[in-house]
Amino acid sequence: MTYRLYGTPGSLYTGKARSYLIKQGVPFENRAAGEARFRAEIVPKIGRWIIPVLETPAGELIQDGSEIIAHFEAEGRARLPAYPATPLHRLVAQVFELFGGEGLLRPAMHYRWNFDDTNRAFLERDFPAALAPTGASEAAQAEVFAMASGRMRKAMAGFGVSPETIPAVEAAYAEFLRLFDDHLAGSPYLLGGAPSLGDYGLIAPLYAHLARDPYPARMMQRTAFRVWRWVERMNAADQDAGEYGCPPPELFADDAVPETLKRLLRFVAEDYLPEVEAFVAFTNAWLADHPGLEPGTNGMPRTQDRVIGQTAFAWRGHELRVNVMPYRVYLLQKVQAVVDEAAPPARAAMRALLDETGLSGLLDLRVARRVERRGQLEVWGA
Ligand SMILES: N[C@@H](CCC(=O)N[C@@H](CS)C(=O)NCC(=O)O)C(=O)O
Repeated sequence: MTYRLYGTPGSLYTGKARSYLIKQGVPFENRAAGEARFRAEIVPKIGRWIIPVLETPAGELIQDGSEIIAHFEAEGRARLPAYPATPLHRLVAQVFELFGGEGLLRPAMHYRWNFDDTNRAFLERDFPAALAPTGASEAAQAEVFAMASGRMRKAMAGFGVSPETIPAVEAAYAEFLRLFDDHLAGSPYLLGGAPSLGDYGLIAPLYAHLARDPYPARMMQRTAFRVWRWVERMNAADQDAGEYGCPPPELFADDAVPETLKRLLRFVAEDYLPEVEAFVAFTNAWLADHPGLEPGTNGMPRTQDRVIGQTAFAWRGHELRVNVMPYRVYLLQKVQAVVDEAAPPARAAMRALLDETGLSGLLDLRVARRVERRGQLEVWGA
């Protein structure tokens, strides 16, 4: 048996794992989450309906894109290591795993669900194709779409997309595209000639939603051609960097962080750090209200619950109300671990880069109890 990746073509987080497997040359099959076996055998073992799930040839299951990558990296199986070996690159990669996976959900949801004239006919086919049981009737497929799209439209509000915030969501995304496109003028990937963890974080929203749904895809092609090409490249097994003269498949020399990348980091500071501050503060208050939590539990009524509450923060002239998810703390801890575990000179260099780009809050914002992953779920540590 080969590896099997259970997910859907239109799933944000499946795109991260898929890109990684392609880039590493891991032989795998894309499998649909609508398969009877997924629901009957895999979901009960994972403890909730969630994609992606990787099934290894030995039958082991791994849910979560970050964990799937960590699995191959730990085995030393990566032909292009996702975790850079030098301190600044390692840190930048980890920051973009967090920001890519969790910080671009506003544009991803907005450009998927608020452009029905252009997107709906496609989504009506695309969702059931991967989510409905094989051979489902037209009526059953329509029901699957109605249910899934209804949930997702509702979820969009939990990320802070509302009629009032839409102009700011669009302006922020246009700025992000411009900055990333500028950066890609100098290199085919975020950190040079090879993909790393930061690229896998960013591909999550930038592929399935923003480069594959009809409305945002055209927009990306028209306004951010290099980002469009990077999306293609992130789904190609080879370096796919002919227009760059096929540079060596290596990261920037001397742990360099070019000015264009610093501008992207400053964008993260402006766009996403206020949300990190808000969810860390909320999480600490929530933990203070739940003093007796058993380590290894999520403190919620059901193991599958992922949202512990809602918080508000000021963002581009609006007050955004967003869901708070411990998973985001889990990825934030990974950023902090990179710095905490480094030798003092490397730590000082990382701190200096974060200070320079307005991101030092990422190191200082800590929660009172660690978020850990056990049995494929996010749970509270001791
Ligand atoms: N932390 C997970 C998040 C996975 C996730 O949220 N996946 C979405 C689909 S892209 C999902 O399964 N949502 C559950 C649902 O729709 O009920 C990961 O990175 O793999």
